[in-house]
Amino acid sequence: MPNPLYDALFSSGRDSDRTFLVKADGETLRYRDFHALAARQANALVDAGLTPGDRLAVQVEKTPEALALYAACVMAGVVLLPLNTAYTLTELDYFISDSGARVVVCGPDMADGLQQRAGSGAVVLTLDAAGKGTLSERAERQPSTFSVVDRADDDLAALLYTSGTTGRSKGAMLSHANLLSNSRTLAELWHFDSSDVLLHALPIFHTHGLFVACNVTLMAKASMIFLPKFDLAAMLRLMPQASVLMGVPTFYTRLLADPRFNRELVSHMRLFVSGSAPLLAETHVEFEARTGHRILERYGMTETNMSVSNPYHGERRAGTVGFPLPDVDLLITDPETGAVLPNGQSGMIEVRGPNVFKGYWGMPEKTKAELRDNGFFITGDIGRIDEDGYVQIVGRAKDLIISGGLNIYPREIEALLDEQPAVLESAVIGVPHPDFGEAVLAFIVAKPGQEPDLAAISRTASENLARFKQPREFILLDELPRNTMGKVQKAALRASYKDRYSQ
Ligand code: MCA
Ligand code: AMP
Repeated sequence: MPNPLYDALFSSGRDSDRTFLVKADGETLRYRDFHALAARQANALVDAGLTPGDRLAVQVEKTPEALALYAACVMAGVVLLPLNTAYTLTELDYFISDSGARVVVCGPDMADGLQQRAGSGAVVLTLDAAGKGTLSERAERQPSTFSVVDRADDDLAALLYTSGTTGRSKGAMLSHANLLSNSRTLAELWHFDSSDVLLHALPIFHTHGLFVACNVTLMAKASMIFLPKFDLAAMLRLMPQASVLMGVPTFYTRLLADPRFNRELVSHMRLFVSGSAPLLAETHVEFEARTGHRILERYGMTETNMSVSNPYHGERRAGTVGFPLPDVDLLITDPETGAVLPNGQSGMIEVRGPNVFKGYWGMPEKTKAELRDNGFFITGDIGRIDEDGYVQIVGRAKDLIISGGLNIYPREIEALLDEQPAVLESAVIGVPHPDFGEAVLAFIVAKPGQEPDLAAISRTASENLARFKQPREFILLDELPRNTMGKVQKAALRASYKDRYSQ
């Protein structure tokens, strides 16, 4: 009976004594232990009332138990909805009610609040940073085998929310086939095999850490050193036991800032992959000079998984994201007319392939606006293809800030600021930041004759917005710069404040 993701990623682990996960303290989990853990959880999810196609919202710290929930959902045909641990109750409430998730697994600190708020009447289970909680208690009472549910290629495996330029977050529907095609393609392209050990320090609530890193490892039956988060000291200590690292650019700048990160420490490493945000060409160059390795930069999105990658063999070109994957079509089009542009010209990046999502959950209009009838997805990123076929990301048509690999949509913050007392209007921008790549700045214009309380506004922001979205500063301006059409000139603000955090 078919279940595409289970069959390709998890089934062979059932009886395997190979090591799958190594924790920071050296404790190991074999493939068979992981499979049994996931099977117990799958039984517990069914016991909690979930049926195939239902959504499970998960906001938990990174642990083997948290990762097993992914496998458990695949086994039970349940759609996984992983959520950033930084999200506030207000943010969570939206995701849970929009997705109609009937069960939520969260950290113990969120449980009471969610129980009171979850208007949908969702069942709330807990899982803490030690892998304990009511989910684990229920799972421990369950059998370690599970009758895996049949799924078709197009059935959903995950719903990942991405913020939008116009306010409400959209749930990107990812099918079994979407995830599987990317796992196969990347494992092959990046030459993964069972001897690989991936140093895993990314969060597992986004595509990069959950699907790219874990699926490629599972596909190759390789293993992972599984760190709860990026921790420089642990990374330096464990690097000699690893063969591959995947990270956002902040990982690489933080490693380079430490003199202990040198050629000898990484002599046995096979591959360093970067993505989720632009890697500065100077970081690429400095990395090679320090270690002898050229970072392999790739490009993707929640909606598309990975679409473009620098080559494994061949030149990994700094400042580019490489070539479209073998099963991906990529076009550069005129953002106004959609006409295909010749190589060398900058325009909208559009991609099509088995990796591209099925649309936005419950938003047919938004899906239609971004996913063309011919299958091409309009990414909102501006790029060009150089004379050798390398794709370069040159900008963004969408108003988006990427800080430490996390996406922040200014519109969401501006909407909150505009509602505050004495605020006439606001503008939120990203400015260069040495650690996070970009940092968030908010500009506020007062209503005539009134004086906004910036401290109170900052408090409101921290109560409603995840920490990483909160502006670092709130700056009062007499007026926002505007063009002759009256449109706010964010580029002018960015230019004026570009050195705010330069070292
Ligand atoms: C933490 N903080 C942040 C960020 N992370 N602020 C802005 N941007 C961030 N990314 C806050 C913390 O809450 C803390 O606040 C302060 O900044 C300093 O925290 P620090 O300890 O330095 O941060 P950290 O815990 O070390 O985290 C930084 C990080 C992490 C390692 C860069 O954010 C991270 O792992 N990022 C990866 C995100 C990711 O996986 N993106 C992939 C998306 P306070 O000072 O108040 O305590 S998937 C994707 O984009 C597509 C598909 C793709 O192509 O991959
Ligand atoms: P998300 O919607 O969180 O999946 O973020 C996807 C966005 O991250 C893309 O649309 C790009 O703007 C950006 N991104 C991902 N990888 C890269 C990269 N290698 N270089 C530049 N931007 C990137």
